[in-house]
Amino acid sequence: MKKPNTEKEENAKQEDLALNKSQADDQFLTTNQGVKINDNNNSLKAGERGPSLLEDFILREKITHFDHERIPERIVHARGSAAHGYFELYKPLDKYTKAGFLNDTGIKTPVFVRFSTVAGSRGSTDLARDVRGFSVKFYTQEGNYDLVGNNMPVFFIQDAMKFPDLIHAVKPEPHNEIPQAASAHDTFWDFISLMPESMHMIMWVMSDRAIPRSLRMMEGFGVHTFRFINKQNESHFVKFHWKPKLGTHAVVWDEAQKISGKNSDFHRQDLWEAIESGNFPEWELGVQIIPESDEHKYDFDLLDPTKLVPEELVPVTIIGKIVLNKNPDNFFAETEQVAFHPGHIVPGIDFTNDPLLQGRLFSYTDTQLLRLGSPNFHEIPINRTVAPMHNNQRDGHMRQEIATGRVSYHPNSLGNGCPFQAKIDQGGFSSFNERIDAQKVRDRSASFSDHFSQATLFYQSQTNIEQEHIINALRFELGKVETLTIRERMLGLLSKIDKILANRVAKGLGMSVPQVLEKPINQGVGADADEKKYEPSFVEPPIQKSDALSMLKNKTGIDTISTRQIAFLCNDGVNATSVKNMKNALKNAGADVKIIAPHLGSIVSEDGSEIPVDQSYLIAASVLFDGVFIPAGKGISDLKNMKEVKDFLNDSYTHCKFIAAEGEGIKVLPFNDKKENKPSKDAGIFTSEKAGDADLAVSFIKGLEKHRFWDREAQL
Ligand code: HDE
Repeated sequence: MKKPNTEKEENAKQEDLALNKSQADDQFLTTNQGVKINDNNNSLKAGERGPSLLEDFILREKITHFDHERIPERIVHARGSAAHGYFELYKPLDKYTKAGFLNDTGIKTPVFVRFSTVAGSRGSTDLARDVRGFSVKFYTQEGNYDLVGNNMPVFFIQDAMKFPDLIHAVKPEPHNEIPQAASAHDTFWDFISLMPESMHMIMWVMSDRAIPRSLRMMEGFGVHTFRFINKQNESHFVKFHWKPKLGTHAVVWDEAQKISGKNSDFHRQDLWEAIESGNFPEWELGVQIIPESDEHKYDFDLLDPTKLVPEELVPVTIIGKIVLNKNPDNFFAETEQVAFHPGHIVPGIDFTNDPLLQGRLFSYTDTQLLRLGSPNFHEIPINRTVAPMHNNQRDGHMRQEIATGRVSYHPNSLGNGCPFQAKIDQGGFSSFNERIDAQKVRDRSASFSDHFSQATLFYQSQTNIEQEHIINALRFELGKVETLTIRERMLGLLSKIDKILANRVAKGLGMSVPQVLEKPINQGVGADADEKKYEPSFVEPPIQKSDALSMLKNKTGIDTISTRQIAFLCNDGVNATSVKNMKNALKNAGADVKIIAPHLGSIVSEDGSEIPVDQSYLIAASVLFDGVFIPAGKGISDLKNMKEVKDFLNDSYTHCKFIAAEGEGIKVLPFNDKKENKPSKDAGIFTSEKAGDADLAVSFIKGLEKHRFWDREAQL
């Protein structure tokens, strides 16, 4: 049967990658030159106990290749995880853009998506408090389009000139290379406390957005304002949003730190396993579209990457979705060698003059040249386009293409003028003809000077719980700062965002907010700059709150427990019906259940049936799960005295997780024990005396949908 077109396009990248895939089933081991190897265990020697011989080309080749296996890791976003999938458009956007993949709903465009942390090295923990990269490479029929975004909609700085400073400040300190993948140190906060423009981003990074529960449960943003260009060459400004189908969820900070110890690959593994088990993560692509005529309508500058456009002012229109349905075959070949670039655009999309974006347009090619070692990095299978690619660029290290013929210049007559230029209506790219009439200045626009009002908007839009987490994050981070004046400067800046916030943070640090800061220090200016012009201003925002900025007010994904991990704390002598009924109910709701027991293998239930064990108490930890159930059964009571079980339940309790117990399992709960002064049972703990109670499962699932029982936090 002939495949429908959509499948052809969707598979285009996989078919392209297949050209380079190899497998060694039923094959001899050979050298790189194809010579079969007879002994892969012993080097060539002069006598059994003699010296190795230089002539051993097999040993030399093997060791040399090994010696050269590493390439420089990315200077930022070194730690990443990626997957393949496709993008599907819901409705044509021809009114705004001529980009083919945003016009044809019949096409499934292949994508490769890489998520990352920013500050840590390749081997660092997934659960660092950090921004997450969210890079999408669309292999469109008109060339590759990369949307290289983050999980937060704004950035620390306004001008590319400050990027190396920002990154030097956040990376481990240069004298002792401490700390790894952490912003809680003096150099970061020293820099931040002198750069008021970073305040809005600081609110995001101190919020729980910086510690996602899963890469599958975070939003993505293009950050900069881009342009859509339609066939009539009209421009609209556009902001890109990715909205996860599973909702936006986080872990708590204590949990993040413990996960880093228990499983530093927590996010990577979660993404991998979800895809392997057929639970393909999905995000919807949304756009905020602003007509060219509204460029100056707002009290912030659309070109300023420290500002977002509140959804209340310009709603997000959902236009399509990505589905990630295939893990890479080889981490290095795909996830490590993929080269994203915000300058990889296609006709119908264009840049704006955002000075951060403009700097990025230089940086990404430059960094690939170092990292991948050659201007031919576009030929690496994961990077090459599925659209036809022909030009007169030639040679360079590791060139793969064998360009035939004698012509490598344009214009030419010997090659019949080929490859020839494309007219605009043939798909040729033309930059938007924005009018620019300006003086050359090294300066910044006064319209970039309001550094506080959106930071305040973000903070005010959070629920009490979320605000509390921001306060605690700041107490933690600044608490690790040793230099008192840095802490003081930060408190001064925080007081410009919200006085109560600053006072609460100060209290935790045993300090008071300095009174002098009518004009916050701003060292993000030139030496001869007009100080008045650069004085941070505060513009009253048109809205006081934006629900879209709060994860807890966000309603997407709150009605699903799909792929949530639930631990069953078990023992020999467990009640099999209790286990079976709860497991079935949770599985039917899409969750995943793991049986935890004192030993691996299997446990014997009350009725003599055997239940296979997934993890022992030595391996399992509450922080790796979303909820916990203790089934009924005579043997369950023994769990009460196990330290691992106590630790498990205490963590589940303090991290506000939903807990359920049946029959004898209820006695294992370390609550309601007046003698030991243990906390009392709350509405996040569900119990039933009956083994296999269907109603208990229903309430447990309803609880899990809320992700956490936050009301408990006030009692802790
Ligand atoms: Fe990047 N950034 N960046 N960045 N960035 C890199 O490119 C840079 C910025 C982002 O999964 C590097 O290939 C400069 C904003 C992601 O491979 C490098 C500036 C945003 C990734 C680089 C910024 C990002 C990178 C390092 C300020 C959100 C990972 C390796 C002018 C919109 C891509 C590489 C991947 C990677 C430079 C600011 C997102 C050095 C100079 C703002 C998601 O080129």
